[in-house]
Amino acid sequence: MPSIDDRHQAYVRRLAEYSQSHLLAFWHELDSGQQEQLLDDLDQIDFARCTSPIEAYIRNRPAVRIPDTIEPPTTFPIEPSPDQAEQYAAARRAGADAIRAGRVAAFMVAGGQGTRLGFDGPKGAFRISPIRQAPLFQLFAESLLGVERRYRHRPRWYVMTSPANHADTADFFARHNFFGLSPDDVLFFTQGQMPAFLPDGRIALAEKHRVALGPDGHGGSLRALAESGALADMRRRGIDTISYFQVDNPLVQTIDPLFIGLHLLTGSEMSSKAVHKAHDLERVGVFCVADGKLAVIEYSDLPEELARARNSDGTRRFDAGSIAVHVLSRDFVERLTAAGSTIQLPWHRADKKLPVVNERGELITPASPNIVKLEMFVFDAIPLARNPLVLYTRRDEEFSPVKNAEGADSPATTRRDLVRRAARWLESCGVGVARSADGEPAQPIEVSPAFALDADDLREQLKSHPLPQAGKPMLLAS
Ligand code: UD2
Repeated sequence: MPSIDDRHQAYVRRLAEYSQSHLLAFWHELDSGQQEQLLDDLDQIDFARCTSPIEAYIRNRPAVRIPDTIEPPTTFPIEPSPDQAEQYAAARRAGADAIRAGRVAAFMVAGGQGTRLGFDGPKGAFRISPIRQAPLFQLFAESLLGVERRYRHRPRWYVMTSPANHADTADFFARHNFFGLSPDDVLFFTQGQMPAFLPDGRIALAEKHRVALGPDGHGGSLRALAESGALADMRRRGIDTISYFQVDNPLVQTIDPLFIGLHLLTGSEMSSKAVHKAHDLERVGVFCVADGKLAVIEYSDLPEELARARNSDGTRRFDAGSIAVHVLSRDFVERLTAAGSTIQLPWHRADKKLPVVNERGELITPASPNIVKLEMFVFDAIPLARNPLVLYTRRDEEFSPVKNAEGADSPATTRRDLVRRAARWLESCGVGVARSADGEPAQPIEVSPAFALDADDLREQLKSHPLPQAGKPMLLAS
């Protein structure tokens, strides 16, 4: 291990090379612990990787490029047409076979900072279920136990964290005995970091001894899969299909046989689920065919006239909203991240407010955006994939993310949607659910994903379990 002095000297040269020498401006004011911390922060930065984005995205503000041609995509509907019925049935069988054969892994991105929710801790530790108050992580773990019950194979789970929440995440799993999984079933790894930049391209200091660093976006997950050894781990285990979801959506089907089967049978390298948009300006990316390639345009980049555009029959023209659920082929991720690959997902610029240290060493709390963050988005890999596909799914079955503390996409709406879904499943099984005058279930209801993954699964389970009583809190858990 080189000494602090050697590391310092190496950075004096390296930072000069990249015009970032100001990061060491307060070196002599720092105690040795702080000096070490600063060097550790600098070790997190890939300076060579920052050079071209500084020019292209920081010093120059890139215009949002609207494609020359932009069309709605071809999609797979929720219910197959008569012509597609056999294809869907075959896909369900192929997906189930792949799950049983151990070819499919779950991959959760949980590296985000969750600032909007205002929760102090990894977002997955947030308690969300209506009766047990089970945290998000637990519901995903139970979903994998449900998959095991159904397909007699427990899928491996890759969990991407960020340096800021990694230790807390791993610790939370350990304290909860991995929610019934075994530590060997879960592989945690951290995503890459990007520094925050001042508008002139210099990297910002959050304190005299701390670089302002943040996660590099969920698009960084592909590189992190490669660099962490997760891809190699998959290859060793015969896993060739990656089922990707976000930590914020407890309704997700972590591993869906139909979706996986369509992906496999069509030779797709990256597949995505969509919901019909709730309204024109819903804050989800939309699928489109941009300059001939399937792509997602993030809501903030979609011109309002396109968001509001209508077909001749009055339906919304760009209606396929991304719920950030994908299936990726391992081969595809290997191709994108291979040593020497020149493929780079584009960066997205976000102007934010962050207290930073100025040249005089004063901490300045800004009144307006003062720094720029750069993130990559995983859906920017879709145009690079062969045969990418989009499958519509039911929002009320699969999508209700926890994003904000209150209002839309908040714990209250997610809990409501979990209860509504459970009530619907029970009623479809012939179990009475008391409802209030407004039609909402009159009692809390919770179905653990380990107990049932969907309505059909619940019907099977209820053949061998006692029926819950209407009017009381209804908890179905194994
Ligand atoms: C995302 C999508 C949006 C829609 C919506 C559905 C983007 C840019 N937008 O919106 O189109 O599909 O989700 O819910 O993705 N994460 C990391 N590392 C990072 C950044 C994020 O792991 O560096 C994770 C984060 O933990 C969360 C997820 O990615 O699970 C979504 O991130 P977000 O909350 O920034 O995205 P959001 O809600 O704006």
